[in-house]
Amino acid sequence: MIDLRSDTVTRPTPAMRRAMAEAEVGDDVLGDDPTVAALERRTAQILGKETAVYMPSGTMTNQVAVRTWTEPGDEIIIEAGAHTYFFESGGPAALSGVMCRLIQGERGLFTADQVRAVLRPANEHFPRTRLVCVENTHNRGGGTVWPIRQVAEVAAVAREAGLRVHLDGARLWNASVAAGVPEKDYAAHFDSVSVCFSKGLGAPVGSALAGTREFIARARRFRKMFGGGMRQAGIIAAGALYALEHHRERLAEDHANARRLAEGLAGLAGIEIDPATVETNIVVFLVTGMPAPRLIERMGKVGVLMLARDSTSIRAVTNLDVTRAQIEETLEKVAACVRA
Ligand code: TLP
Repeated sequence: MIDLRSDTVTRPTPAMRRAMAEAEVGDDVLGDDPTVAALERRTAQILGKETAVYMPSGTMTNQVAVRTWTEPGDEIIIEAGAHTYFFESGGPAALSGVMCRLIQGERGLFTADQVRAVLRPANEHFPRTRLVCVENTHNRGGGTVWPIRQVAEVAAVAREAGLRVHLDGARLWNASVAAGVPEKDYAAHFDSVSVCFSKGLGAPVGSALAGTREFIARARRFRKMFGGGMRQAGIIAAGALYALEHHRERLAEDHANARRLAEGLAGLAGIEIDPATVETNIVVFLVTGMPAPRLIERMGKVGVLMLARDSTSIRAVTNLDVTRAQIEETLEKVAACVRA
């Protein structure tokens, strides 16, 4: 099987498993797990933040961030395709009781003017707007990378209005490698940053939320409330720590594989894609010759897995477990499937 459904599908490498097997552990809810503590310290250091907290998933780090920055009845400004809004089971409404003010982005990216346009005057008729959320890379946008200048402009408008700014950086590692911008340069514009170890980095479990000591202390309370306090979590944190040290730079390979996949797909009748839109490890293409789910089914029968986004488009995500040779094999197999 060539599994391109997501970069979440990777299995831990033998070296990562060794690091996990040998991890020193303790009860992390009691503050006793040295490996979790090391992961939190190292993550905060890479992001240039005071501290960080480890959680089971990116959904939890995002939802805890929203809960920590808001009170029920508040409003957050967020892009219409953002994972926190679109893919987290209604979390902002259910867990934080907030309203989402949507911005329609361009492949997930929006401008400072778009934020300005939705700011509200202080008036008791309105919800209190608290937070602006940014996603980099943007998943539904197709792995889009935010130019650092655009991030700075959006954050500046938010700050001027007294709002906090949260980054869903599930794939910040990819953005950083693609843009040649260190993670901490992006993170500097945000009050809170969520990063995932279980996507491109290839660790089996976990995400972290980073920010000031005061913010993270409050976030830890909500992590506990949401059921995310883990005990001997050093076992999985060791995999994340290993991934952080060994798998960031290699993301460039995934990006090159994604570009190659896009270029090959662009040459096939019945498929539409502009390879120039592929900036990182996510490839989104249109299927014109048949319904997208039918192509998914045909590919599945010959050992190539991707996900249909809707009836006309498909997403493929290159990852640690897919080699360049398998990308070439994928192209041959997809060509046969669209011809059939
Ligand atoms: N994304 C998953 C699916 O949920 C769509 C994927 O396969 O891409 N932020 C972003 C930008 C994400 O893409 C994801 C996962 C998350 C947060 C949530 O992370 P987890 O799955 O750890 O809750």
